[in-house]
Amino acid sequence: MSDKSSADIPSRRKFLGAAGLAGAGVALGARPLKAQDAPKPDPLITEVQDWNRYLGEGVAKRPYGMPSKFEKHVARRDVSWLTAVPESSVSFTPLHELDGIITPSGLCFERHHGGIAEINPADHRLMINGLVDRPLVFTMDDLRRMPRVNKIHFLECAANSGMEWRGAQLNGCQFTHGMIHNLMYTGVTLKTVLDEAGLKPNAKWLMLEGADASGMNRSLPIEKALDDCMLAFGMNGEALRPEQGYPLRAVIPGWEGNIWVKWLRRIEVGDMPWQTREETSKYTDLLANGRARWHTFVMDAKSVVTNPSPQAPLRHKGRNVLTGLAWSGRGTVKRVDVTLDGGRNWRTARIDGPVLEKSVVRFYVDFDWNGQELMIQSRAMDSTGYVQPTKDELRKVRGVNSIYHNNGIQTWLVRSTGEAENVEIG
Ligand SMILES: Nc1nc2c(c(=O)[nH]1)N[C@H]1C(S)=C(S)[C@@H](COP(=O)(O)O)O[C@H]1N2
Ligand SMILES: [Mo]
Repeated sequence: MSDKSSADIPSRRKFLGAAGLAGAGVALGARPLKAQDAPKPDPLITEVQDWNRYLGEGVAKRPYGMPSKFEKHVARRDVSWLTAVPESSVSFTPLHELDGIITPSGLCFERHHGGIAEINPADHRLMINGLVDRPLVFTMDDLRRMPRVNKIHFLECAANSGMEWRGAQLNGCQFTHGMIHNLMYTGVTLKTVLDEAGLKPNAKWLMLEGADASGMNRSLPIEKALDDCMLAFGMNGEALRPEQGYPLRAVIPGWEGNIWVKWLRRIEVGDMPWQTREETSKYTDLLANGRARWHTFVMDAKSVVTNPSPQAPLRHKGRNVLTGLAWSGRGTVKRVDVTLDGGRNWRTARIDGPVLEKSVVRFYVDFDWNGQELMIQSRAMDSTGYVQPTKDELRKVRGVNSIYHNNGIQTWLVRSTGEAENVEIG
């Protein structure tokens, strides 16, 4: 802005004061304002504000742009009692502060078993060995010179909503559903890399291994590896963040987050699953009868209303926007239904924005709130016809001993004050 236009402002202000308000009266009701019901002048309109008076900071003062200082509350959070140490823990995406389908890079939930590995890409290697014709080692530069692809996918930790198996516990969708992010990945297909090494006929399973202090590893069946998996070095148009596995991570669309090995350094090709610690002692679903479900890779259809929710109460009567996210590891989301009265009436939500395979969709219900109590739920249906179950339907099949794969319908009670609570309908 030039100095001259700043100097012009007082006269423009006078003009608004004299003519602008009178004009507003006409527009509102076409009746003259009486003295007693004339609106109080709003200083935010009638006074020149500092940001309007003074020049702002110049270009390139912020070499890497950050959110406005008024957005400080938009942050990842953890739950202190959940884990013993922060190096093997989880932080949650603030879903109630976000919109659209892409999770901002700095707000992605993190799940580390041995802290964040800080790896110079020049020092990173990816080895492929085992049942291959040519064991290979790739540098990051090698990978960047192979044919590149871009895909948008969600990653959900199998433990998302895992604290809710025995009943409503955590007050906020950030904590009940925030172990998910949805990013645009750039990289190469896993198939490209495997083809280069040449799979032996008896190649059936891969073992993916991370370079972090936990050396986390998981088994991946070859059919999935050749289907739609990626080795990603980019997210949301730039390099992966260290938290997300910089410089290289596995992208295993629709499958539980644990298999998306970060800081990926080795792929061993074998003829059977490895039974790594991750997949035997953890990421296994203990059933009521003492048996366990093993290799439950796919994340079933699920949804959550992000607003209103306990961290995002209703503040206004009348016009309101309800919004949320839905996803399915088996394909696309076909439909999301929402109830405001605990399931008596359902309406189909409006999905807005891209509907992609194994990606979240954004849904909306525009509604009027007259201050009555609400019991809000959302229910997703995916392209296979699968309908998101209630929590009780899930418990009937799976008991309550598990931590993993809780995709039951979430209920928020909104009180007449607008405050919202995590509840279950009995
Ligand atoms: N090397 C390595 N890969 C890993 C992990 C890890 O601790 N080390 N955590 C796994 C788990 S349990 C999940 S849910 C996802 C989390 O990915 P994020 O941190 O990008 O959210 O990464 C997976 N990949
Ligand atoms: Mo996880």
